[in-house]
Amino acid sequence: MNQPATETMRDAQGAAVPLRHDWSRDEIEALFALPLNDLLFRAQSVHRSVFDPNRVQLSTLLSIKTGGCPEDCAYCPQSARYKTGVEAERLLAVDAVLEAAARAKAGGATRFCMGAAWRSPRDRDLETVCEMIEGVKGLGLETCVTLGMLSDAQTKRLADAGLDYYNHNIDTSEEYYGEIITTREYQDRLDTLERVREAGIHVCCGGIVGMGESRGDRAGMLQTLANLPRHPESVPINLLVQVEGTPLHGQDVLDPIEFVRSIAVARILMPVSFVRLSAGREHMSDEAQALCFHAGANSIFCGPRLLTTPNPARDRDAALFERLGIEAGGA
Ligand code: SAM
Ligand code: DTB
Ligand code: SF4
Repeated sequence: MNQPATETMRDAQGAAVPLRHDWSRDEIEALFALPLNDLLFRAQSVHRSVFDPNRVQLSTLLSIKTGGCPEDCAYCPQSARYKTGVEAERLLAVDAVLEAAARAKAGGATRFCMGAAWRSPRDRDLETVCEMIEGVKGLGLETCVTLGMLSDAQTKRLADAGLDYYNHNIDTSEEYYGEIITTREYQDRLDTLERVREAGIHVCCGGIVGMGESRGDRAGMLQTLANLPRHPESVPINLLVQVEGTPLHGQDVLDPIEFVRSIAVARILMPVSFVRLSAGREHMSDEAQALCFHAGANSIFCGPRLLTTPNPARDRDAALFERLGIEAGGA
């Protein structure tokens, strides 16, 4: 899918918003280095030229297959290699998933995201996941799944089931990647993303910050995302959730202002994407989250659990939205 290096998209007022795919590392690092007020002003200006600045989209996550994963992702409590207390479970039954999806919808979510601790799905399991996708769509929710690497045939099967979004994160910069995962290559991830794009499924792709990477690595991760042939429709920015037993437990916690900068830069580079303030909200102050929304984050995970770790309860988020005058909903 070749696209010109510079395309434009019309904003609500009909003005052209440039979508660039040729960002240099220096340009991105220069954005990171701006005085915070200048960076936030640029991000908020881009944000409100495309989106209603007071609306935030809600997705809910469910782990449909927990733990026992053969991969060695250093952040992940579900890797079988680390003693984290997460027990390996079987793939959930379709009925149980549909009950959770109905609860998510009642809680205000518009998208239901199902995650599996697999390197890649087995074809038999994929059939069950397709039943889940069809059932969740039947409830009137958008669907997203994250199942690891996909073959061409598996990607096509998911597209045929009507899947709306596939989540597959690049996690960090290409340079830092080898410090975090050794059991699959950066290029494997890019290949899966290209398959998903070619199959006509919306792409959800972002990464994690706070893993001991440098600012240059954060810039590099966002550069890879922004310079994809098309920007991912959803860009989850996760703050590392430190889980005891994983190699990354005990990392220095990232300065919240640096997290806000990462969100702002993502917003400037990818003006029409939903930027999701993803994992890490449980221990984030309301004020830091408010700055993230000001920086252009316009999506969160709602509900008390991410995949295996806690997330703010619905009433805490409702109180936060009330304080900030934010409404839940799509663009
Ligand atoms: N196993 C599949 C895969 O890795 O592609 C799908 C599920 S995996 C848990 C989905 C994503 O969750 C990872 O790519 C990573 O970005 C994020 N994630 C996992 N553990 C995390 C943690 N402790 N903190 C923040 N994000 C995390
Ligand atoms: C994403 O970028 N973040 C979500 C979702 N995509 C699958 C996962 C966060 C997981 C946090 C750790 C856990 O709860 O296990
Ligand atoms: Fe497995 Fe995904 Fe966790 Fe990596 S992030 S260990 S692939 S569940």
